This record gives sequence, structure tokens and C-alpha cells, in this order.
Amino acid sequence: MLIRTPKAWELPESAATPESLYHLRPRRDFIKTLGLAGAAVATRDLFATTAGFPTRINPDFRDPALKPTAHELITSYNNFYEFGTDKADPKPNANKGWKTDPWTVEIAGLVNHPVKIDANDLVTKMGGAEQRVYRFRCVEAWSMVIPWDGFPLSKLITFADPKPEAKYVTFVTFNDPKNVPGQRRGTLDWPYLEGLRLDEANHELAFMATGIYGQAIPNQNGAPLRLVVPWKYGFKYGKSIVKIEFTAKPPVNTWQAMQAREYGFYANVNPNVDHPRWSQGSERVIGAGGLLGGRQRTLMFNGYEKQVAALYQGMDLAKYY
Ligand SMILES: Nc1nc2c(c(=O)[nH]1)N[C@H]1C(S)=C(S)[C@@H](COP(=O)(O)O)O[C@H]1N2
Ligand SMILES: [Mo]
Repeated sequence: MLIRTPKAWELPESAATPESLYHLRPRRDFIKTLGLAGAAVATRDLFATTAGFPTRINPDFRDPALKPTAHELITSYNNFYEFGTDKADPKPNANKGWKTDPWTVEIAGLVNHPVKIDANDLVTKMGGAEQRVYRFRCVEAWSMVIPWDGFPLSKLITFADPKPEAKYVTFVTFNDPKNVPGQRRGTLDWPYLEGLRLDEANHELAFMATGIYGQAIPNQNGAPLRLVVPWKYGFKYGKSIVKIEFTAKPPVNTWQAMQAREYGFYANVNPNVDHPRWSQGSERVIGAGGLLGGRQRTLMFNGYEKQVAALYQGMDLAKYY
């Protein structure tokens, strides 16, 4: 990614490991590591709750070939620029008195049912939480596998009851410069916001996460509510959402506003279209194969091509980074 401080936007390129390292990683290594993480999941599943909500594992969204990344890594290697630009910053900084409970979410814009609702009440209205295991791919060419708890975004859309003119959904994240030092600096244009086309938002894979591994989602991962769109790059996954707004026009999402040449609105994972500063052909698997991470090929739409390709029929995908 890139940031507004002097020249710092040249730095994050280091987050993208050179393609050549792909061949240096012994594969056996990371399969072993992932196996251990998998065993941990099985025990946790038995006691799964999300912020007080029992979680049902949804077998339709649990590919047995996917081995979840260790909880410790998912919750300590983060991008959350409100709390610092280093991967290790959000965990300590988002847990120094920043309150995510109680939390109010507003549903607004071109809907028949605008409402301000407590985040816990919203989850109850959505029928509670279910668990899905999804691939996660950051635009910086690293990846994880994350067991998310939450509810399908389509349920929230039905609840909001959009008017026919609504074509897009904007996810506005919190703005609290008084309590969040990072928001007193102009690293990005706060509040961080993201958007989807309404049909993308209604796709069965689009998800609102309220937990990870059957436990309440930690602050550093976007408590109490964050977007999950597994076929897109991670920057689409707006964290700690306060407002969901239905509009006729697409919003300019935060990273597009920052540098449109590098970050688009669609941001669909595409190994054939490189970032201007690094390859998107492969990815560093966090937690696999030692310090550098194991490397694997990146899949079209992050492995969800069969499910989502129809959304983009007739679009030249190379033109919509
Ligand atoms: N509000 C907010 N949401 C955000 C970000 C951010 O900086 N602020 N970073 C994005 C990026 S670039 C990524 S890769 C994911 C990281 O999510 P994780 O830390 O839970 O893995 O969150 C996304 N959502
Ligand atoms: Mo990212």
C-alpha cells in the first residue's frame, strides 16, 4: 500500500516478496505448519461462540483443502492504518481503551428501512452467526485462510429493503480522532470507506464478520462488524463499520482516492494483472514455511472464479484493477 508521509509509500513494496523466492521455499515445511493450525481449529469449533452468539459451522463454505491460519497470526499481523502503518501496530494500539461495545450501525440512503441499530441487535436480527472459512488475499501479495463468524451481507440488504434506484452500497468505517491517534494524522482520508456494486454485495459469498474462530472479532480485526469479500483484495474489507449507505453512484473508495493508478474500485484478485510496483502472480502465505512465508500461486478471483465470474461478464478484467 502507500501512505502520505514523505516517501513512505515507496516502503510497503517490501511487503510484496519477490516472485523469485517462490522456488526457495520447501513445500513440506508449510504443509506441516498448516496441519498444526488445522488441529487447533477442530477443538475450538466445539465451543464456538461469537460475541455471545453461538456459531453454526456452515459446511457449504468450508473447503477441507483450506487450512486456517493460526488465530495468533490472524490477530497480530494486520492492516488497520487508523492504529499505525506497521503490521504489528494495530494489536497493541487498538486495545488501549478504544471502545467497540456498545456500537451503533446506521443503515441509510436509498432504502425503505433506514435505521440506527445496536451492533448486537443487528446480529440477532440477522439470525445470529455462522462460520465460513475463506481465503484472504491482500493487494500486497500475502495471504491467509480465515474462519470468519458472521452473517451473509444479503440478509442485511433484504432487511434494509433498497429502493430500485439503489445500485451501490458504501461501507463507512468509524471516525474517532479524539480516541484514535492515527486519525489525527492525515495518513489516509478518514473515515476509511469502501463500496460494492449492489449485485456484488448480494452475492452469497459477501459476508459481514463479527467473529474469528468462534470468538468475538478483536478490535484490531475490525470489531464489532467488518466486511468480507473473499474474491477481492483485502483493502475492500472495511473494518469497524458505522454506516452502510445505499446510493445510485459508486463511492470513491479510500485507496482509490489515494492513488487511483494502483488501487481501483473493483479490486478483484487477478494474478494476470500486476500491481504497478509488484507482481500479483503469487503470494506469501502467512504462517507457512518460516520467516519468509511459503509461497503459492495466486488464483483468479482468489479461487472463487466459478462462483463470481458471472458478475463481471462482458467486462475487460484487465482494465478494472
Ligand atoms: N478501517 C480500515 N479498514 C481496513 C483497513 C484500514 O486501514 N482501515 N485496511 C484494509 C486492508 S489493506 C486489509 S489487507 C485488511 C486487513 O484485515 P486484517 O488486519 O483483519 O487481516 O483490512 C482492510 N480494512
Ligand atoms: Mo491490504
